[in-house]
Amino acid sequence: MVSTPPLAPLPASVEVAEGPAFTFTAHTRVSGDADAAAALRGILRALGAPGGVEADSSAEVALTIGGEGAAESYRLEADANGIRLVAADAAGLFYGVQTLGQLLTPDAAAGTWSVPAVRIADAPRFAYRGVMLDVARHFHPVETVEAYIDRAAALKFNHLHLHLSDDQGWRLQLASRSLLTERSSATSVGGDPGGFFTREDYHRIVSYAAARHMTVVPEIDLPGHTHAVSLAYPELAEDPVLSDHIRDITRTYGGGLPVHGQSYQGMAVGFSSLRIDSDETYAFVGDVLDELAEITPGPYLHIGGDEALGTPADDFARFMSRVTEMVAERGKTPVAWHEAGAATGLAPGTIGQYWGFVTPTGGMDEKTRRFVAGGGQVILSPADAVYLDMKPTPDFPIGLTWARGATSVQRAYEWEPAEVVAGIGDAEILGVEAPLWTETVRDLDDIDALAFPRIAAAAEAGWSPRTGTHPDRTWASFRDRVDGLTGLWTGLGIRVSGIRVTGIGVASAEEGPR
Ligand code: TNX
Repeated sequence: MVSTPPLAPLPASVEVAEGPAFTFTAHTRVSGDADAAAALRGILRALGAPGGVEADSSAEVALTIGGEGAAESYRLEADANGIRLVAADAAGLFYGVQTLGQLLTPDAAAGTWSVPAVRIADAPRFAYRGVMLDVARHFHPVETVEAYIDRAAALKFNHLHLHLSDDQGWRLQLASRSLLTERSSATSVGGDPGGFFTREDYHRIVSYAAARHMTVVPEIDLPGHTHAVSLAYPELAEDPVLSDHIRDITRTYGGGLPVHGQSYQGMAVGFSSLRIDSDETYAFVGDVLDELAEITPGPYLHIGGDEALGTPADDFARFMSRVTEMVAERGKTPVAWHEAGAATGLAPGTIGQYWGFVTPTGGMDEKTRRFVAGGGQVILSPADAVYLDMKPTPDFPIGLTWARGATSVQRAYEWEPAEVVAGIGDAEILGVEAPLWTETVRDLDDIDALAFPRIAAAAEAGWSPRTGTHPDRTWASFRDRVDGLTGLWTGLGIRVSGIRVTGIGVASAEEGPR
């Protein structure tokens, strides 16, 4: 039997033929859609593979939009004579090209690259497949964000959620509130350098993402996670609430206790709050949302709502209801972390993002169901499976462990979206998102080391058929496929962590980051 080629996320259907492969030579001609051809040439170049000569027709590799089939779907057929890729739309064609990239196999002895004879029919399970990057705890410049977009788009993710503000910094320049970045962006966790995106930087990121079929979802976290606001607008922020938990975290991780109006470089959460009863607060939020809506072409604005432990429950509910309405008034769909489900009166259609465990605790499932009752859908980010900032092994040099200890690649893989929150099945699930919080993450190498290969497990949860409905939608198959992809990723300059996937699922991080 011919085994499934190393593809992730797993396509809906892959038939491997017994016939000979298609071999790329320096003369291999590509015809069809110009953007897709450019994307394929980019992959060939990055791998050092030959071929990609422009051709009008009668090319060996034909990339076309057929206009039929589900959104983002494609069909790919390869045999010794050529490769035909037909997609429903431009995104589907882009994803077919990514699949083609994963199928390219080097023959070192012959110095050639080939694609095995296959027939693939593929379409996503969920419309929303996201990655989140926290640029607030550690600032990450445009180049790093672009590199992460490349990695995510190659795995068929179509949304980039940017966590743009938190206690440690405000990372987006706004014309109407320029003090935010002037006064609140200089530092990161641990006293590391800060930074911010200018409006032009943000525009660059949005365009770079769009060219790779990714939509940017900006998040301004409210009403907690707002200590940085107190440096620019002290009158809008309450004094930090110093609970025992905050004191504990400070003792363990350092960084000092938060002080109103001074930069915070620690890792504690849940001590800050905007002043909920002040008109000035809503004037501020209105300005921020006006500008965010203006510079963001995508449909979603994320307003946070997590861990507002410094905000009384009634105030929190009132604030979230009012601010989701403010987002809706600006023509955008609000997204909020699941805690916002505690509020009655959220704007209809508000999307909830669940970050509890694969088995919900403490009523998080109940709060999540409220979004559906209000006409919205749910994005699933179960922390003990898809939080890429969790250590993959207990001794990994960076990463956190609060989500049930280290998250092995196997645990990142073995969960089923439709079985997380009772009553929330495929129809209620907008999609899956893998967040990467950056308290311990300083640069692209750190990002790669934590993200790879677990990001591929999240991609599979969002894209591939439901577990139990496809013989290859198993940990054993995923482990083999990801093993087969490690060479490709390394060849593209991605620092795949020291975790060896084969055999045991987790192993030591011999080659972990510093
Ligand atoms: C929880 S999950 C947070 C973040 C932290 C993260 C670290 C969520 C919505 N909030 O503030 O950065 O844990 O893993």
